[in-house]
Amino acid sequence: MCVFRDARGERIDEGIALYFQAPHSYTGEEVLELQGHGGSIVVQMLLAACLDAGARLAEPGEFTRRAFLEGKLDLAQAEAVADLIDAASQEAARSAQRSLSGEFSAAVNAVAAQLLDLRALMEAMLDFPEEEIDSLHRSDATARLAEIRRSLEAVLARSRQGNMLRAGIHVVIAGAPNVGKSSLLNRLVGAERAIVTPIAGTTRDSLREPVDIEGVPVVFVDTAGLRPSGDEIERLGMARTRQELEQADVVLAVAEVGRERMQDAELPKKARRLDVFNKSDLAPDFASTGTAILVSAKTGAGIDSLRRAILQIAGWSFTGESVFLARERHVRALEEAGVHLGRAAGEVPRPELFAEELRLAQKTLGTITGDVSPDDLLGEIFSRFCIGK
Ligand SMILES: Nc1nc2c(ncn2[C@@H]2O[C@H](COP(=O)(O)OP(=O)(O)OP(=O)(O)O)[C@@H](O)[C@H]2O)c(=O)[nH]1
Ligand SMILES: [Mg+2]
Repeated sequence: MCVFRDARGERIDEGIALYFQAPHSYTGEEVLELQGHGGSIVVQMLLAACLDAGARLAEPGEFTRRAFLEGKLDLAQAEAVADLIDAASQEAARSAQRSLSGEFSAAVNAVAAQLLDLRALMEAMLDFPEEEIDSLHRSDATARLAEIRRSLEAVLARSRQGNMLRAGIHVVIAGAPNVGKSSLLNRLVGAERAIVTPIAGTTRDSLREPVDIEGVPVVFVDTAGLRPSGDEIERLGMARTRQELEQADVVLAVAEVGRERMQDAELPKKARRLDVFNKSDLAPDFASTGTAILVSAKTGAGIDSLRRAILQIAGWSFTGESVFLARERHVRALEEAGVHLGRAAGEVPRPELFAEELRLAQKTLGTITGDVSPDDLLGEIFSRFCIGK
């Protein structure tokens, strides 16, 4: 217990001063932590007194950056700190925790270690290029490379899943006016969020609603119905629909049962399309063809299948295997390492080129954990943290 006073000796608050001796602190440095009663004014006064005494405010992510530079965390773990704080669902938080504990880094390092072994074998091969040893080594190298590629694929699959948990799935509900897009949004969200009327052209603005399907964050976007005519407001609404469609991971192409499906021309190429026939209650005898999902926003029939189909088409797998809350950057690095290994597979007869591809793959993996990390990458990563972390 102690009393906090300002430079003039005036009492600010009473609290605890905790001293962490290096390296037993979050950053690995000496740290003094002051704990007061809280409340924004008292904390402001205490902070002002510290600044008067010569301290300065930390930059966003500075504590974690220092922890990284002191070797307390590797880069993937440091990123997991921010991801844990920002986690949008419990599943995302659990995966971030897994990355923070070093499980993701360990999996990446295991692949890097296999690569290092194979590189050592290649060096030996280059040093003793006798015929006999050479052919032995060659088949061994091919087998080992195949094994490394399998390990890398496994890490990549778990990371892609995790990246989906972090970023969420962006699902845009599109279709002609009056097919029941807004009703479907309300049903999927479980609340009356969007206005529903029998008048075609009800929805003018896009409406976003975040939900969580089996622990995966999903954002549903209701949009203005697409049709050739319409007044100026409706045309502006349709322009927004098209913008939303450009950003969609999945598009629900909604039509009424028995009517024609949405035209391909109205949808962007890159989004995955899921056809939905709504108002199944009006045509009980209608059987859906192909992969289209039959639902009734009115009765709720088919909605559970629709939820599962959305996760499936977005690439979520239900294996139940633990996933890594990887970032886009990690997924890209793993993919790039995979490309180098693929090239290496084609260079087995040319040991120098083979070895070079292995080296590049290993270097790329190093950017994930920060073994190889350009300064600008560090700046970019830590600047996205909130202050005080
Ligand atoms: N019978 C039946 N009616 C439905 C169903 N879903 C929606 N409707 C009705 O269809 C009409 C249009 O529904 P909305 O949800 O506003 O349709 P929308 O596609 O959002 O229409 P816009 O916003 O105008 O593009 C309303 O009268 C709804 O009550 C359904 O599953 N069954
Ligand atoms: Mg609507």
